[in-house]
Amino acid sequence: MKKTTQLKNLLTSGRTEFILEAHNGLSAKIVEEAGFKGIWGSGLALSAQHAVRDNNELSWTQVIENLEFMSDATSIPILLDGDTGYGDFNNMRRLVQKLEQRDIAGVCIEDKLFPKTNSFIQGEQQELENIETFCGKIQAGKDAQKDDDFCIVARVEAFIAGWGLEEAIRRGEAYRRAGADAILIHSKLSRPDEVLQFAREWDNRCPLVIVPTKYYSTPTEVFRDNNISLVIWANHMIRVSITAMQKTARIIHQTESLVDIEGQAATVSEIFRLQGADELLEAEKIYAGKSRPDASAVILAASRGEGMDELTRDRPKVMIPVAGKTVLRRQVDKFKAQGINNITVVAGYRSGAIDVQGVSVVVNEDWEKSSELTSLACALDAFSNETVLIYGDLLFRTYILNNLMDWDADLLVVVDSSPLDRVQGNTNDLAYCSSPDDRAMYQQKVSLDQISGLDNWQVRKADGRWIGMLRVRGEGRAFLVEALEQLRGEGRFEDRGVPDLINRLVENGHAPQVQYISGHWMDINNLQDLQRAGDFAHGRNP
Ligand code: SPV
Ligand code: MG
Repeated sequence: MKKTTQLKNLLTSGRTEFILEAHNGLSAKIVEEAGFKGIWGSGLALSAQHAVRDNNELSWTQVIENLEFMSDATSIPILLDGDTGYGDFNNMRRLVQKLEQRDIAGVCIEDKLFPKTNSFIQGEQQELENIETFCGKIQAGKDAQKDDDFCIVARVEAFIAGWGLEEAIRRGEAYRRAGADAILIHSKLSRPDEVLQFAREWDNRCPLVIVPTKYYSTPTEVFRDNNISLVIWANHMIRVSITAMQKTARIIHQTESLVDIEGQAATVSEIFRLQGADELLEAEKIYAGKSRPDASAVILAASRGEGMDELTRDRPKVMIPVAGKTVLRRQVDKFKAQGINNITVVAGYRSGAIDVQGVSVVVNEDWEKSSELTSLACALDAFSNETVLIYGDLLFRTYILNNLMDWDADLLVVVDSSPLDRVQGNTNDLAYCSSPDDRAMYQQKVSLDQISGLDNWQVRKADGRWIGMLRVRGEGRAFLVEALEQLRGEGRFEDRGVPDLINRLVENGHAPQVQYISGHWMDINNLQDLQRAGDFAHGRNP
């Protein structure tokens, strides 16, 4: 329902309805969440939150700017306390136009002079607007509104200025005839006598609105019994926030610590909730291209690396710099460039030396006696809806990861189909696949048969070499956990590597798909590799 219609319905429901003050987007949202059907855009509170006086020191465009945040954050109507309409009839017309553009449901104007003063500051010395002039403002506002349900509430300040009931009624009646949708009768007494006298005399000529700030102790039943249409709790959100902020600031200053505050303050997560942070994460999935909030990477980096004694005296292999940047940093940068920010490194040897920012580190304390699968098991919690598992000593061109993420499969391995005599380094990870690489075919459907060492190769020619990269998506995670648990239950777990796990996946009927590449990667197993890595990092293919 339109906000204007909601407000009109509140004023005409025949029951006593209630709205509460708010002064910014956050407080407005809190008011709505509490169950209120409307919001009072209090001039006092809007000014006070900026530490300026309720004397039109906040310009009217600044008021509108604040209201825009409040309106955007909520679905209930806002009745603006529009002071005197910020000028004459012409300013009032423009105000109504601008409020309708911001989806503000109505405005209340008071019959004082611009710039106004708050009714509770020397109220009796305040001058009232000439009745005809004020009626002209109401008429101009009503003529300016495009939406029939937009409401103009006329506020009678006769009691505040010390004029008495007769003048109050005279004004109320004139404003009603000028087109006001409701009359707000204001009083600064600590008892409701004036407004109740007015209500009796008024006798339901049109909806009546009150602000019981001073006569707050009046039982709400009294307002109901006197046919009050709308009660405005006018300033309580700003007041309680002032109290909370003063107390908190004092305690933190005195104790030079946060311990007395934590637990009493809203959590940061609660702020995120009120801001709608979750919605943004969802939207990112749809609109933000490379951002992959559901994706993660697990980097196996527990080993020291053999044959690089000097270089790995104080750090694991992944922390060796290659062309000025560590191997691990190079990997992390590549993942981040793909929008994968949830990155877990499984460390072991010299784990304290891993100081790459933007990653979580889990430690395989048993790294010396265990092997890859023990490390992998340490990081199972880091497996999300889509996870890339990778050896930490791998350097690769960006497109390999890019293509890997685009491919639709629960389990996917990257296999280099370059001729094997060109494959350097270890020959343990030879890949036997359902068909060889047919470079003429794009995203050729090939599945993995086995990863094994040279022995098998001598019997049958391998189709390439698995490069140490596996992507697990959707159901693939459960398959991977199942295979891992099987292997764990069979003994010699500490000798098992990721190829054993992949082979078990094949045996279980979950053969990974194969993404063929041709070169453009290398792993670092010895000093010679390290020398070639510099060339690779500089874009010269080894
Ligand atoms: C306001 O909330 O700014 C009001 C109500 O105008 S009162 O302060 O009671 O006058
Ligand atoms: Mg006000």
